Amino acid sequence: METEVKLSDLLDIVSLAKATCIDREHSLKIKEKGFGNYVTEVDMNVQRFIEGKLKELAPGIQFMGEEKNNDDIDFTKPVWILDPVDGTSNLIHDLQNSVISLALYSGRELVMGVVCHLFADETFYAEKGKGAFLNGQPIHVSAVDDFSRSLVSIGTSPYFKEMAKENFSIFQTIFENCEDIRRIGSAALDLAYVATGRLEAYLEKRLNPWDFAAGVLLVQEAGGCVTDYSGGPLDVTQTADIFAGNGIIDRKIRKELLHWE
Ligand code: 2AM
Ligand code: CA
Repeated sequence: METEVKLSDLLDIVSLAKATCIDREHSLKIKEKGFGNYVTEVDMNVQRFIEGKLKELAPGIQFMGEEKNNDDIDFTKPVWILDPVDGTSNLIHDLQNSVISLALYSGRELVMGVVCHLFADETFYAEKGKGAFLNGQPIHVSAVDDFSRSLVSIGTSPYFKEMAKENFSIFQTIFENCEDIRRIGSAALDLAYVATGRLEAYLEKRLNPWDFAAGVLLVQEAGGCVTDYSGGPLDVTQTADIFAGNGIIDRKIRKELLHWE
C-alpha cells in the first residue's frame, strides 16, 4: 500500500502545512515540556494538519510524531516519521532556522524524506535510490577532503547538560583543526546542508528519529555518510548519536582527530 505514495504528494502536503500553519502569533504560544524544552502552537498545528492529510493519503501507514506518544509503533510495518517543527527554539526566538521534517520508513529502511525550510524558499527531498534534490535540482555532498577547508556543524544536546564537558571537548578539538564550527539548532537542517555540500560534517548526541530520519536519507542519497559516533551503522528507529558528513571529513575527524576508529 505504501508503494502507491508519491513523493510529490508529500511535497504538496508539507508545503500546504507551511502556507497555512506558520505565523508569529502561534509561535509565541508556548508550553514547556521539560527544562528548556518547549512546544508552540505551531508545532501542534503542523502535526495535526500533516497527520490528517497523511491519513487521507494512506490510511494504513502508522504515524510517529514528536508531539505524541509513539510507544505502539511497529517498525516492521510502514511508518511516517514527522517532526512538525525541527528548530523549535529558533522559532520561538525568531531566528528563522526551522523546518518541517517528514520521512517514510518502510521495509526496514528509509524510502522518502522531505525537509522544508519554514523561512526560506528551500525544500530538500530524496527518495531511496533516486538521488537527493533541492527545489528540483540534484544536490551532492561536498568534495572537500582537508580539515582547513571544512565547516563542521555541531549540536549541543541542550536537553542533556550533563554531557556538556564531553561534548565541548570534542567541539574544541574539531574547532582547533577545522576551518570553523557552526551551531544551527535544527538537526534536520544541518543534515540537509551536509547533503547540499554547504557543510562538510555535522554531529550531535542523543537525537530522536523525527529529528534525523528525513535528513539521513538526504545525506545518503547525496553521496554522503551517516553513522553513529564510532562510525558504526545507525538504527533510525531509536534515539541515536549522529555523525554525518561527506564521507571523507567525517571519517577523518573520527580517525585522525578523535581517535575513535
Ligand atoms: P526540536 O527543535 O524539534 O526540538 C537541537 O540541538 C536539536 O535537538 C534540534 O533538532 C531539536 O529538535 C533536537 N531536540 C529537541 N528535543 C530533543 C530531545 N529531548 N532530545 C534530543 N533532541 C532533541
Ligand atoms: Ca520538534
